[in-house]
Amino acid sequence: MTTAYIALGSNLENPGLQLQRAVDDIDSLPEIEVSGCSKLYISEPVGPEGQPDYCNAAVRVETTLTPLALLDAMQSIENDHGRVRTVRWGPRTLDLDMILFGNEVIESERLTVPHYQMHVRNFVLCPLLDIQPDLTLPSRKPVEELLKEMGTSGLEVMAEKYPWL
Ligand code: PH2
Ligand code: MG
Ligand code: MG
Repeated sequence: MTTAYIALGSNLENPGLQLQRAVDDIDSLPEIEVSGCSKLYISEPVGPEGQPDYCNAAVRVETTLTPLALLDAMQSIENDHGRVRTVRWGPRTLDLDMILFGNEVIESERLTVPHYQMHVRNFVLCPLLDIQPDLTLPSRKPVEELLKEMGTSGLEVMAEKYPWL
């Protein structure tokens, strides 16, 4: 069993509901159990201008899957949510990014873990710290330090707790 962290994002078609459904979808897979969930955030878009604000959150999962099997499972949930892959960093109904997988460092064609941009994305760091304030990277760097360096601009709490959990 491995503990992994998934960041959730959506800025199309009722983002709050997309994230709610995604948490349920992740938890309903037999090999994955959601063991923690962050607050729900509203955040300014990073990337192309003119796209709607994002809803962001994170979950901790316990899984028996390999990293690539977990990636496949997350991509299939993205596809079920009508995700269309067009513009890089452009608007999307659902994005599920694997941020950490145990203490593993993975650099393969399909997967880079820890997520290569987590240190510059407060909408990933802040939700992770809601779930686990003492979380560290495989390098042992505390996630809390990354957030201090990055700051919290553009990020607002939308709900203290997922109403459905
Ligand atoms: N995801 C992106 C691009 N830009 N901006 C915010 N605020 N939140 C996101 O989740 C996000 C983004 C690509 O994955
Ligand atoms: Mg992303
Ligand atoms: Mg993604």
